[in-house]
Amino acid sequence: MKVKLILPSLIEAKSPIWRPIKYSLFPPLGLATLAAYLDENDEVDLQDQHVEKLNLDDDPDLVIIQVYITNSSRAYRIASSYQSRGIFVILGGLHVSSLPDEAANYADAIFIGPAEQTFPAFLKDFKNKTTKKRYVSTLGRTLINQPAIRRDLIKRNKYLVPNSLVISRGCPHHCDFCYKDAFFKGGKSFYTRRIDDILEEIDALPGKHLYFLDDHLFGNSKFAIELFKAMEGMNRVFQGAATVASILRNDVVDAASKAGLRSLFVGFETFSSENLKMNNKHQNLKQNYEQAVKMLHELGVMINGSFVFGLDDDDHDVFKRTVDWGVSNAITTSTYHILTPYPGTRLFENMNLQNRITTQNWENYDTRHVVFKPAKLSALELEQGYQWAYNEFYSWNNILKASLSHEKIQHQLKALFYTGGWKKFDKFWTFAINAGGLKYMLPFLELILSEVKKQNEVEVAQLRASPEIAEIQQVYKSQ
Ligand code: B12
Ligand code: SF4
Repeated sequence: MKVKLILPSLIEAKSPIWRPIKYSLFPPLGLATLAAYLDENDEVDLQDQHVEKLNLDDDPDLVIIQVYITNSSRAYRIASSYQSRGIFVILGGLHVSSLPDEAANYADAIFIGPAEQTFPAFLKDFKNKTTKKRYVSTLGRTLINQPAIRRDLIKRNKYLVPNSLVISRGCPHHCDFCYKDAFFKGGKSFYTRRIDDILEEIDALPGKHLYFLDDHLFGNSKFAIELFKAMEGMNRVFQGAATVASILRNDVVDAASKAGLRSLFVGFETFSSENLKMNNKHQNLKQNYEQAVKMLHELGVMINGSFVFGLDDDDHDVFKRTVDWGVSNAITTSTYHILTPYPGTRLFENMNLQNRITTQNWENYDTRHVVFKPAKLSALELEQGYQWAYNEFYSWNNILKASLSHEKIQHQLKALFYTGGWKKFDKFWTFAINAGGLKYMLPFLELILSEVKKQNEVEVAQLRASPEIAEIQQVYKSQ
């Protein structure tokens, strides 16, 4: 059988003002996970529109499309075009689980929730010509004894971070604005793989760098510590995401750093306890954010702070306060989001009841647009404040201020390279993507993420003398 798997690009990814590098980071892991259940004799073609031109003139027996909220209109158009030629189309992913009735208009079958159990069941039905319209994941969710992801289908050279992996599904918490409770409705909402299976996957990945895409890498502390202890000595450097509370308990992050953790995405989200309470983000209440930052810095772990703007207790000051805090605490990168009530979440339900949803154009549900009536700000103020925060945090002045406040010169240089490299060299990244040179950037990323105490004087001198540092200094001087 011929099977086509498609990840349509997010609408914004094809806009000339957006940054191609952001969409050349991670390969389509969800689709490669599904491909593992196909028969070894199947002819499989996996295409990711973020990094390649889609070929839609083919004639497969089955088309599998992953739908995110901001690629949904494009996904539906592709689905309809295949359906009009009599080809069987199935849709799944986060947006289909949020709005199954909408997605059902464009598919022969839809999938609600994670698909590790429902997709193999569908494949049997497909062979027997007894398919159902809906496959809903409820009981029996597990990641144990699942086939290995079909990484052979991933075009590694097209991604900056080809070694992304997930060792769990979901998260133990229940924040009102998160996709999680809607997606995992009706069954377990946090579960992990087996450690030996993860180690085997890591072993097979080339190079040093790994990126764990789990919602909360430290979500099960006992499991995480066991995994990190087993990873010690594997000579890896890795990045992941975790909560403030899980960092402050200190034992997990300690084990992670010994295993190679060098950068962590941390969900600070807001400094207001009112906001935290209103959004059921109790795990952040009364947590000492500065202490968490200090602990990570002491371990040599860079921080990507996540912050949300537009929560009901946010006023005009929130943008400046948040940027200033990030700079003075030497956060390496900040990801700012405009609060976005995704359909299916409790936040959406509440806002809908209060008549505060202002548009159902899903393309704007990208955390950059205001799609609801904020409480203490106008929509324009919120959008402008968000833009201002990005520009301000990533001004050379603040990048240098934050980077240079680290104690060790190696940490200063790493932070400077990481932040400056990520945000200030878009032309270079676009050139690297177009010239097929992303694969040559990975060793550089690995060097930036390498352990400071093992770095010798020669490496530091190399970093200092590199043309990128000279360019950064020149730009700074010219401002
Ligand atoms: C990697 C990633 C990205 C990459 C995506 C590129 C890529 N190649 O996938 C990039 C960097 C581009 C990105 C961008 C953004 N992202 Co993002 N991202 C992720 C992340 C961390 C991991 C995705 C992943 O690989 N998961 C692991 C795989 C195994 O799971 P999966 O893809 O869901 O696939 C499973 C099922 O969904 C199902 N499935 C999927 N498709 C199909 C199709 C069929 C037919 C079937 C049967 C089954 C099926 O099968 C798989 C196995 O169960 C998730 C967090 C998460 N935990 O998923 C956030 C996440 C998806 N992103 C999110 C957001 C908000 C964004 C941005 C808006 C952020 C921003 N401000 O720019 C943008 C836009 C995305 C959007 N929603 O429109 C939110 C989405 C919220 C929502 N309701 O849509 C998430 C959930 C993070 C979060 N916790 O809030 N993201
Ligand atoms: S901690 Fe993060 S992943 Fe977990 S429910 Fe809250 S927002 Fe979602």
